[in-house]
Amino acid sequence: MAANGERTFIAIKPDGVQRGLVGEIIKRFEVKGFKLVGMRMIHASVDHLKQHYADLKDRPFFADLVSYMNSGPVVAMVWEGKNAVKTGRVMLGETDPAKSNPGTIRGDFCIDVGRNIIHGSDSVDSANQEIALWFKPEELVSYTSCAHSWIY
Ligand code: IDP
Ligand code: MG
Repeated sequence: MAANGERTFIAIKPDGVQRGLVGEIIKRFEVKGFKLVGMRMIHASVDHLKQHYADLKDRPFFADLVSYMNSGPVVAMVWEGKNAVKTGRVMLGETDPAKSNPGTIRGDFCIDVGRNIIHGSDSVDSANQEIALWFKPEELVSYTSCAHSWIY
């Protein structure tokens, strides 16, 4: 895949949806220059969320995390662009909003690590796994953005 075609999985968590932050979060990725190639709203099942967070299954907060993520709909998205995974994480801020700089999504819009409003893949490998878990291949679109040559 071309360097500009790196993809990351971003999900607005149930608190982000309930607090009316969907537009604000999408806007940040759009104005940055990333390309939206997949999006759907879903109230994910406990099983699905356990799979999504399988790496954390032994952590003490795992049950609370799954129940938080299952408490309402999430907006699942795939964003594409150069270094989308790493830059996406920078845009999110730290896991703990208290350690997140102003200007980041978690730094600007939330307070508690257990209500940190957004998920973003932490590596290209996990992005590929997460995208495959949340989207069927035919749900992802391929198109050329008219802004491409103004961004790259
Ligand atoms: P990340 O979302 O920044 O990648 P992870 O360590 O992968 O952080 O943890 C996944 C999610 O689990 C976090 O976004 C947060 O919602 C929750 N979480 C992480 N650490 C804690 C904790 O210490 N207490 C409660 N929830 C936590
Ligand atoms: Mg993580």
